[in-house]
Amino acid sequence: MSGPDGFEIVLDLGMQPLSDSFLPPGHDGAEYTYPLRVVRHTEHPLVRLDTVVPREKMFHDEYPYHSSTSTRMQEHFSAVADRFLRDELTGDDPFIVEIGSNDGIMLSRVADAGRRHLGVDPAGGVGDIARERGVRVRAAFFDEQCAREIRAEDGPADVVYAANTMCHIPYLDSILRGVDALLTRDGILVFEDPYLGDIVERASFDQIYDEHFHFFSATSVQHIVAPHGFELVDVERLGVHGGEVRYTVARRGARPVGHAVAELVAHEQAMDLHGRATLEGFAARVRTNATDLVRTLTDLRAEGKRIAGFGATAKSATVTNYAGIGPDLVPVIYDSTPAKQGRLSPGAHIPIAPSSEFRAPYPDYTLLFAWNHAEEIMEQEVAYRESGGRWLVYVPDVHVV
Ligand code: DWN
Ligand code: SAH
Repeated sequence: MSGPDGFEIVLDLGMQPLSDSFLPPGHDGAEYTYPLRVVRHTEHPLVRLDTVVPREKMFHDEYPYHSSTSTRMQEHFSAVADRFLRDELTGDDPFIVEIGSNDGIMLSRVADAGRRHLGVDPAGGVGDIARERGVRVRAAFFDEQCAREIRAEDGPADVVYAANTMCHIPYLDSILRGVDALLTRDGILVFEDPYLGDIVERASFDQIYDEHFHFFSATSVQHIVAPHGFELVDVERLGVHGGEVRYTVARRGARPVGHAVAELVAHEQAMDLHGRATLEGFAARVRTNATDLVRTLTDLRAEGKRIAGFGATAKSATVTNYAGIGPDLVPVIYDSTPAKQGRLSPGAHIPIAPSSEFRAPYPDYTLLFAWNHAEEIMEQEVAYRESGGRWLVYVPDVHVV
C-alpha cells in the first residue's frame, strides 16, 4: 500500500475521531474524523502517521489533558527539573524553555527555584493553571517564528525541553530551525516521547492516535536532527507512559556522545525496528489484540458480568473506535479529570464519570485504558481488588490482573 512520498502504509486503523475531543452529553451530530494510518519510509528510518490533522483542531483552549492528574508523573517531572537545575541551569542567569508545558508540571519546580524560564503551549486552559502555579507561559505553538521572537525578547536558552510534545509536531524542520536560533552554543535540546521499540515490542497500538504523529527511535532522531547541524548525544530509556526514550541533542561537536546512543542504535538494528517485516508483524499482533479484546468483553457480558473502563485516555479513542467497543460492552469510563467528566468519549460515545464514583457496588471487570498508570491506579483503588474486582489489560496482550 502506498502512502505519502517515499512512505508505505504498514497499519491502517481506519477513520478515527480526534482523541481528546470529548463530546457534550446527548451529542449525536457529526464528528471530525481522519484516516489513522501508520507509514514507514522505504529508505530512511522514519515511522509516522500519513495524515496531518490541523494543529488548532487538537490543541486549543479546551484541551482536556491535565498532566498533573498523575502523582507519579509529578514526581517524574520534579526529578527532571531538579536535574536541569543541578546540571544545566548553573551559569549566570540561565534560561530554560519548555515546549508543551501544559499545566506547569515541570516548570513549576523551576519557577519555585527562581530560575528564568518560559513555557510555550497553545492550550490556554492548562496554561492558566500553570500561571497560577507561578510559571511564565506564552500561549502559542512553538515553531521557528515563535523561537525567534523568544530569542529577541529573552535572549538565548541553555535548555529547550519537551515531554510528550515533540512527537506531536509534524513540522519538525521548523522546530529545529527555531531551536537552532534559540539555543546557546553549548545548549541542549532534551525531549522524551513514547519509544517505537517499546510500542512494537508491547504491541501498544493505542499509542497511535492523531496527536502522536512521529514514532521516534534513536536511529530516527539521529536522522532528523543531523541536517540542522545537531547530533544525538545521549539517550535514556524511561518507564513512564508505557516505555519512552529521553533524547539529548546538542550542536555537532559541542558535547561528547555517550555510549548509550550506539547501544540503542545497535538494539534497533538487531530488531530491524524500521523494517517492513517487523512493522507488519506488529500490525498483525495489533489486529489479534483488538479481536481478542472484543471477544473477551463480549464473553464477559454474555456471562452477565458488569464491566467498566478506567482512564478516559487519548489512547482509548484508538482502542474503542478501532476494535468497535461502545457503551454496549463498556457502559462507563471513570476518570479524575473534571474537563472529561459528564461528557462522552470521542467516536464510541461512552459516558465518562468521575473516578470518585468508582466504588461499591464495583464492576466485576474494569478495562484499564490508563494501563501506563497501572501501579498508581491499582494502589489507589486497592479496595476494588480486595472486594473481588478484576482489572482487564490489553497490553502486551489481553489478560486479567
Ligand atoms: O502524549 C500525551 C500524553 C502525555 O497525555 C497527550 N497526547 C495526551 C495524553 O494522553 P493520554 O490521555 O493517553 O494520557 P494518560 O496520562 O495515560 O491519561 C490518563 C487518564 O487517566 C487521564 O484522563 C487522567 C486519568 N487518571 C485517573 O482518572 N486517575 C489518571 C490517573 C493517574 C488516576 O489516578
Ligand atoms: N509536557 C506535558 C504535556 C504533554 S501533552 C506532559 O508530558 O505531560 C502535549 C502538549 O503539547 C499539550 O499541552 C499541547 O497543547 C502542546 N503542544 C502541541 N503542539 C505544540 C507546539 N507546537 N508548541 C507548544 N506546545 C504544543
